[in-house]
Amino acid sequence: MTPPVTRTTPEDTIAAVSTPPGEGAIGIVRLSGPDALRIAAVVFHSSSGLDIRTARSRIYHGEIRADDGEPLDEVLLHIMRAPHSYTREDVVEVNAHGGAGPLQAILELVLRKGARLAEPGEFTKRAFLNGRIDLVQAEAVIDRIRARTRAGLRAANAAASGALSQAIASMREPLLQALARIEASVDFPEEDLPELVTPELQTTLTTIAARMETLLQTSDAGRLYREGAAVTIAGRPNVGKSSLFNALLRDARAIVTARPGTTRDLLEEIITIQGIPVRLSDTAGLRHSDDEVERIGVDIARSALGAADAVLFVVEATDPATPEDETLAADLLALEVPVFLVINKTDLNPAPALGGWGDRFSATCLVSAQSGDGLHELEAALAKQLLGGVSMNPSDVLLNRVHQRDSLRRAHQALTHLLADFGASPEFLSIDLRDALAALGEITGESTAEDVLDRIFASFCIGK
Ligand SMILES: Nc1nc2c(ncn2[C@@H]2O[C@H](COP(=O)(O)OP(=O)(O)OP(=O)(O)O)[C@@H](O)[C@H]2O)c(=O)[nH]1
Ligand SMILES: [Mg+2]
Repeated sequence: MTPPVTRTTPEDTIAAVSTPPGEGAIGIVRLSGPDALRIAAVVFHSSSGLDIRTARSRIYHGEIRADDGEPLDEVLLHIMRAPHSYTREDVVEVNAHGGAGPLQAILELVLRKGARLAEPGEFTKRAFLNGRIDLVQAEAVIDRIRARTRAGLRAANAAASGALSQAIASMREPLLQALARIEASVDFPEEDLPELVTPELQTTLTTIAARMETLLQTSDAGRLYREGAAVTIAGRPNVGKSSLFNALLRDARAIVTARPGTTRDLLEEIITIQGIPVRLSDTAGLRHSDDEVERIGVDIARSALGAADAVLFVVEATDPATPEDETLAADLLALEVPVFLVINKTDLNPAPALGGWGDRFSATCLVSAQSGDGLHELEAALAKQLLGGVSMNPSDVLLNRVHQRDSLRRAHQALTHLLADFGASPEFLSIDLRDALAALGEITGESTAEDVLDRIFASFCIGK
């Protein structure tokens, strides 16, 4: 069997301020570990005179006092006894007044009484080490905190609920069974074991490989809901780029005039398109100019284009495709990012000739930035493109992280390798099965290397 990574459960007690710095109505100092109650009992004086070392999981009112008896703050003390806590250890949360003064004083006091300052993400790491959550769920905690849109939050919540973990477990289980049977036959070759390498096993493994492939296709969507995408508006001067920018923003952010060359700087705003956070940029109209400011603007526009996940190439419905447009289109298409042809000002010409443009673009959208016509269709097409052409729901099971995708890809490769040579000897089959299992275990944390774990939790904030 795949040797499980043995990890020791922590024996010390950690503490940190768990609320953000700055002033707030309340602030929390959190303690977790076997000594949490003992340490809290030294510094906390309950208004009812109760000894909290033996107190039930509840909230108690009282005071935190310094060694010389000086009151530091009036607080509520929330006791959560193991295993009914975030970390599964004894947890005490001191709800004090929010502000650097009281929180820092209380933290320093509990550190002097024997707690150790928690590392970033260490509370969540303990929840993981104590088996309350797996690695997928631990990482979803940070995604929850950082979610920028409702869809991002929904995706994080789906992962936190264990949907992805279950999907992985349902792949692991049959592989483990197959490995157990194959290893039995290797260990006891003389025994009359039933035929192992059966068509049934082949079917099972083929199904699992297909499910892995489907899940791999979700990795772009997972990343997208979490990190968002960059979309840049480009085109010749005066075609209505800034008007489109404002219309998508639903705000008059960029200056719009009838004069070509209005926009010089790069303007950026974050918008939400069907739940996807999008950093939208408006750029200077692309043309050759003798004006120094405009020329700089054009250079900035070009570099923004290189970093975009999609480009909206705006042209006018009133104009046929000009040679300049044609050169520009060729330039943009050479960027190897999806380019949308956005034909603007359809209020002036509702049926523009499209013939000259060909079908080189990821999509063609007819819009009027002025009337708002066609904007919904543009947004829908853009969302679909960014999601990789698959229609995806943030509450679906999604791969959220690059390392999850890499591990799943390796598991898939191992299984594909096994299936390609299915008649091979049991020894060979078991090597591939072990590889696939180890790769799957990296996603949920069963077989994740210690340094990788450290790196993952180090990206959390202190106190989480
Ligand atoms: N009729 C009509 N006019 C539009 C539409 N969109 C933009 N315009 C007009 O076109 C002119 C140029 O609009 P802008 O949004 O400033 O164009 P731009 O592409 O940002 O121009 P530069 O910043 O100079 O490159 C303005 O007079 C707008 O009012 C539209 O959908 N219909
Ligand atoms: Mg403009």
